[in-house]
Amino acid sequence: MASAIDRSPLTPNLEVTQLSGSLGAEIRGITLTEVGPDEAATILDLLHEHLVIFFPDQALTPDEHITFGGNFGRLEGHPNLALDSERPEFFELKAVGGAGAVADEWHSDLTCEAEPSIYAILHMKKCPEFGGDTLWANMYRAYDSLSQPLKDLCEGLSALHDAGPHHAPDRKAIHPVVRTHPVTGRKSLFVNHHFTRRIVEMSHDESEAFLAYLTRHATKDRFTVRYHWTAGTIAMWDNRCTQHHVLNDFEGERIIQRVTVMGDKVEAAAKSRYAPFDEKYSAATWRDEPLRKFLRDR
Ligand SMILES: O=C(O)CCC(=O)C(=O)O
Repeated sequence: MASAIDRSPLTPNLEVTQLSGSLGAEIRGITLTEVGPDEAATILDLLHEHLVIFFPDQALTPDEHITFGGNFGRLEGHPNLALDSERPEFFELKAVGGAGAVADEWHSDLTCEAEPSIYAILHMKKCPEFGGDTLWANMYRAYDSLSQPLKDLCEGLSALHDAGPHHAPDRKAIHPVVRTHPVTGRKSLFVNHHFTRRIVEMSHDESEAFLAYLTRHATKDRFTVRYHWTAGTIAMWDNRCTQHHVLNDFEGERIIQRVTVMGDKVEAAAKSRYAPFDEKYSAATWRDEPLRKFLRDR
């Protein structure tokens, strides 16, 4: 249902249409090339309310896209995907029929980094002929819907994340399994299928089973929104309380451009209550070596 809101005298025609019961809103009545600090504050309010927001019918050049993103923080480059050396913070995901740069596993962006990305801002340049929708899931709801014993357990845990899927398994970071959002103060589940490798305080076997449960739970249909793109739409999401993935079902070429707003240290919802797992006399011990090495070296 669409609702007109008047949050800023500079954006009197803003129209917000909520897209699902869990998260997501489409926003019209604003031209993103004209956004300054006041409009950026309004956009952030909307983002923190809806977690992922879409602005259809925008046409930003790469430089305008970078300028828009710069309203929300420091932008980060990507060594493999940057379009040119003059704009290291701007990159493109291009795929034909599902082959190419396609992020088709559930993830929050760059959780393999000590300070993962907070916002991503994508500009759909070319839609495939069929398919290629993107899904997002609400990690506040994923946390809120756990039973109290599981909430208590998760809040005492941390997880190792790495960039193995990007051929860089040595890029690792440890983050709390439950984080507190620095703006809303709400707790969210912070493990994902793509980057999260193991629970630090559990044995390898326990971690495999528990992470499989948590990552499946986190992406239940009822926590999600599915977006069908049109060319020119800008999407912006908050990685601190969502996960996403693109549906790798498409036919034809799909081109999407992106800037990434970097973040800060992940704030734990509670103090860790357990020591890292340290079982030495088991045949499965070799599986603990990457974790042990990371804990030793950091
Ligand atoms: O292509 C998309 O729709 C999503 C891309 C993505 O997952 C990402 O940029 O992290």
